[in-house]
Amino acid sequence: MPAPALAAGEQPNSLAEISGYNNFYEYSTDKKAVAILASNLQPRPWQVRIEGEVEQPLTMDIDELTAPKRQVERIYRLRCVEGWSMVIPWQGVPLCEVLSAARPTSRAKFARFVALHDPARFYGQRLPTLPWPYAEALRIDEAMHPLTLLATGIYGKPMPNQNGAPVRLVVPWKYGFKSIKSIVAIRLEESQPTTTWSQAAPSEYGFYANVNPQVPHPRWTQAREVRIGELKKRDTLPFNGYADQVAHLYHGLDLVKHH
Ligand SMILES: Nc1nc2c(c(=O)[nH]1)N[C@H]1C(S)=C(S)[C@@H](COP(=O)(O)O)O[C@H]1N2
Ligand SMILES: [Mo]
Repeated sequence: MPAPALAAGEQPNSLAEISGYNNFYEYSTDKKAVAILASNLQPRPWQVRIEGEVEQPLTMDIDELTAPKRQVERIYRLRCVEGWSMVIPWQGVPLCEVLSAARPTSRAKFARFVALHDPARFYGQRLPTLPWPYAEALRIDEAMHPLTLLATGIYGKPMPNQNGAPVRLVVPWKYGFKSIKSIVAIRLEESQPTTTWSQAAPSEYGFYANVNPQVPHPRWTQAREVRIGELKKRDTLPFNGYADQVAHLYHGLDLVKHH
């Protein structure tokens, strides 16, 4: 399948850049140390449970998710809330396909994602840096949106450990912290779930976390960003440049209040 032009005209970052500068607090808060520390992740065997408000709970093996016939390629911009960005060529399975297979009930209003909790492998979980396990959530329409990807690889190779092996979420119109790594469970729920970053610092990290250059972080502006590999800052785009595809999801919602 040809890659849709979703980061049109933009040069993807190199694999060395993408796998050498990572936020993965289960290992370290030092972005350049994560790659080495994550060498012990052991991404196989691995399973992901789809549970909660579904007619058909599923346990998906990673080998089912990475079956070549299911893979799509998506080149997306990734914008971290800290003010840097990259362009990353992912492959994976659209999340809507996986959720549809489990047949969400009419009470499924949110999807909650939970990362592995294993301090024997994730050294950083021995420290209370964040409430563990790392958890994130989306509204069900965001989770079912065709741009939302369960990513299992980069540049045609299996997901590097430091990028969230073996399977992580990618939601390209939201700040990077929503794109949770090393997922073991997806639970559909009726009410809005708590999420790691909104629990850790509610005034700084909202539930929605849509990329929005007009809503500054309490400690810095979000108007501009540094593309890794470049020197000059560039303007940050509303919804990270995906407004045409996703702005309709938020019609009538106050995006300052619901940041
Ligand atoms: N489990 C988990 N997922 C995570 C994080 C993390 O610390 N733990 N960091 C997030 C943040 S802040 C960003 S910017 C992206 C970084 O993804 P990358 O390292 O693949 O660029 O992962 C997100 N997913
Ligand atoms: Mo981030």
